[in-house]
Amino acid sequence: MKRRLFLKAGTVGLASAVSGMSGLLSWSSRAYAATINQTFFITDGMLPLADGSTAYFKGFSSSAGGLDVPAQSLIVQEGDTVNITLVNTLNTDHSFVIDGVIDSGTINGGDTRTVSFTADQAGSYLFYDKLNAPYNRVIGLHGGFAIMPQGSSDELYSGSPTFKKQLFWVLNEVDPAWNVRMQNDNSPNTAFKPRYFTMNGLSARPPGSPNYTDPDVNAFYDPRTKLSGSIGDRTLIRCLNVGMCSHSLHWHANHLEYLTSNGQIRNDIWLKDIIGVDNNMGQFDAIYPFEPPPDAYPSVTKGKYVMHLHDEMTQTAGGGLYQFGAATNIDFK
Ligand SMILES: [Cu+2]
Repeated sequence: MKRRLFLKAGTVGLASAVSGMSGLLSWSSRAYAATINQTFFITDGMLPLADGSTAYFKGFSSSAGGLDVPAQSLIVQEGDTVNITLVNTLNTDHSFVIDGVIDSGTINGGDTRTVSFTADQAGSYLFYDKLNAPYNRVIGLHGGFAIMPQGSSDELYSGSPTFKKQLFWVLNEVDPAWNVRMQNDNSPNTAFKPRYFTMNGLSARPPGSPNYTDPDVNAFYDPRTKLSGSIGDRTLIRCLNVGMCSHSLHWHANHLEYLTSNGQIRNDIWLKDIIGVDNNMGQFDAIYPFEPPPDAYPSVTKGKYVMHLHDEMTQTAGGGLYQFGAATNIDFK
């Protein structure tokens, strides 16, 4: 972009692509279409699980030496040109796919490919590796992608209810037996038996557990995941379920505005405190309004609440460790 145009657009022009690692995302709209360049390195390695064991994963990572599961999320605007370069550092074949938007085709081990597309339709999307389905996806090759409406900083789609902040919640499960097979370049040969349940790659940990307040290990404190705001800090949750299991999410303190289901805008905006999400890439968008909790007496504007999944296995790790599962904080500040 020429400097003159940049100044006209103001400092918001800096936010051409916002990484999901920055926690609660705010977005500044632009009056012009931009070109967004992103490189993902397809890497592998071991990552810790909630009970201290480790498992093998692959990821679309931000550096050749790193391993990001999920990948850093990416937000662009309608009309933007998106160039994504995939560097496959592994010796196995992989791909980069956003259903209905882009399919890289097979990227052979050791190869690099750049895919380009125009961001068309505002909404939330999953990018993932479609090869060897569902194994490459479930083993970590996935991430969140969002297209904002043109010229809008606070809508999911043009005319939607507005929000102040937005988050991706990428849900997944881990069956270590599958990860071991993938580590040895074999496809899994056993039925999926989920033993760990993650939000943006992390599980929750209860008070008193090791590293309880560490945002790098505890989904309760991960700024990419936890709901944190003051009254009125309406927060859009873009929920993408990478995993093999359907889930039921339950928020305390507020009901949410349930805007989309599996990519479709809902005809009526229901207020829900429980929202189901389908397995194998189900998704929804909903706004947590950060209103004073209506049932509290005397009324309150501050406090800590919880979001947990209501399918009970998800609240465990390693086959029974309770409260080391998929949950996060709701923090009214
Ligand atoms: Cu509940």
